[in-house]
Amino acid sequence: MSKYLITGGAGFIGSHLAESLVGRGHSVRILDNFSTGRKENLSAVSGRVEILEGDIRDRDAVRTAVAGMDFVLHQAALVSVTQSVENPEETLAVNVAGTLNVMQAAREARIRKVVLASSCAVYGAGPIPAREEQSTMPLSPYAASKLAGESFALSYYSSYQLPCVCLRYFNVFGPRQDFHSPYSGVIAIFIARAVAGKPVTIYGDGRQTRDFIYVGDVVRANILACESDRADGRVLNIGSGRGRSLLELRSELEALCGVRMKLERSAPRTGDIRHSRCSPARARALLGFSPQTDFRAGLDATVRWQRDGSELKTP
Ligand code: UD2
Repeated sequence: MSKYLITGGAGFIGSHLAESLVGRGHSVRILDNFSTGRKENLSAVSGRVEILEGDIRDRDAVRTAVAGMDFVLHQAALVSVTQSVENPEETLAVNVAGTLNVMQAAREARIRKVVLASSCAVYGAGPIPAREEQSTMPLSPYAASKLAGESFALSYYSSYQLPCVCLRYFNVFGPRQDFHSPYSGVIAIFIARAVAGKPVTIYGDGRQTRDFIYVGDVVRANILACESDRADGRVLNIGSGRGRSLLELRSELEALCGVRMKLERSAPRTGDIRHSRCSPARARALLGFSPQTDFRAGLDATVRWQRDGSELKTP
């Protein structure tokens, strides 16, 4: 049994990590400022995790949270690209300075390893499939902040031998993903509209593609990154390796929900990337990681959660 700190543990991905680790008998502490995280996300582990309300910009709060832990899964971040364009300073403070606080506290507390949530945003409009060794091309303050966070983490590995792994998440989806904001993930939004019998808006022609990965697989990647030392000091893509268009997504959802989904077209979003897909080879080679949840099973679990809050356990 190990002790895990999850920053952003009340959020979409963090709460799934908490549930999985508690289920495996580990001890879990959460640091969250509840700006987007929600107590309800933790109802399944209520009373079985320690919750500290605090901000990663607050050095003392981070130090207190990290003390006595074995592993840190650093998920807390501002995740909106648009918000980062509107307010780059805040993105810098949370995603970069906050990450530095986590690394410094982890170094002082002699943590065994920090696993950092990074993003496919660092590739910008680079070639696909995206490979970790290719040049990065941050096109937004958000992307720049994730790349800077990675660089600080890797610098702590080389300067202070603090083990770390940076996971570049592609488009993560699943239960508990917020579906209320226009900048929520496209799957969460499309399901909400389908369930409500409302039309969906497609920005552009709908043929843009994304590499969607189910949240349960992202959880497995984090756990593997802690359990093996083969990826220490590395960045890894965490995606399915398959691109799916929005039109394909719509057809899958129509079949799953038994509805016709009306489309409304809108101009492409500024800065939207046309195609995004990863090469999953490095994560497979170093961690033996490949996604196990079939796309449709993941969609089904997400639809069920939005419909009635009951989560289907996927493999
Ligand atoms: C994802 C991440 C973002 C950042 C970025 C890096 C999510 C939710 N966001 O943004 O944090 O890492 O990748 O490149 O994973 N769309 C519609 N209709 C809608 C909503 C979206 O057509 O109602 C389109 C949107 O214009 C885009 C695609 O769907 O072409 C995916 O949008 P998204 O917001 O789910 O994710 P993305 O890839 O822009």
